[in-house]
Amino acid sequence: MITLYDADRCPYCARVRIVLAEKGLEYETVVIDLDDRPVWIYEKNPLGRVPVLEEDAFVLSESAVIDEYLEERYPDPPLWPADPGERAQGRLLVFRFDRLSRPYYALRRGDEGAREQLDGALADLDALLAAQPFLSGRDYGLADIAYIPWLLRARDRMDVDLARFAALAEWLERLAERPAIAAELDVVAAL
Ligand SMILES: N[C@@H](CCC(=O)N[C@@H](CS)C(=O)NCC(=O)O)C(=O)O
Repeated sequence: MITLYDADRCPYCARVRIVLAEKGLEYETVVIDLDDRPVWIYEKNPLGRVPVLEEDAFVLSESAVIDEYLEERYPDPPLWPADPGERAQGRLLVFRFDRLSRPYYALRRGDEGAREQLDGALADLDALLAAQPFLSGRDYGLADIAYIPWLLRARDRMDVDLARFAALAEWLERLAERPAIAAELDVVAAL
């Protein structure tokens, strides 16, 4: 049995929720109150952070690592492209995610100076998506899932105008048709 220690507002948890949904896996959710975290969460993750995934006695933290684990453990449907080069490009984007997350969290803390940096990161994603349909290339997968939770929250919760980035906005619309992403849109709408 899979258990996800989860918080609706957490975009890192959203990465895992989306992968679980894409793979059609059943799981139990334990909601963690991020403003009043139980001390026992540190036994599952010494950093005290969510998401944490538990499968029987196996406990794992770090959203990108959890997603890789789920991809290997439950390969169907695949969420990395078959092409090794495209897989590597996708992993590079996940590895360099802080280019988006650093200005995103700075802006959320009220640092208006971060807006320009965030726009720069969004422009790079937009350029990539103008050249190919998904972040790692021809196929939807873990790179898209690694980014979309922040883009939905930036657009719907932080009034970042994504319409300025046509290819990125179109990619968001396309992804929103997937039930796994539509479910996350509902989570964001209820925050
Ligand atoms: N690198 C971690 C980040 C997880 C993370 O920062 N989660 C936040 C909630 S969105 C958290 O638990 N924050 C509590 C804390 O940092 O103490 C991952 O990818 O899973």
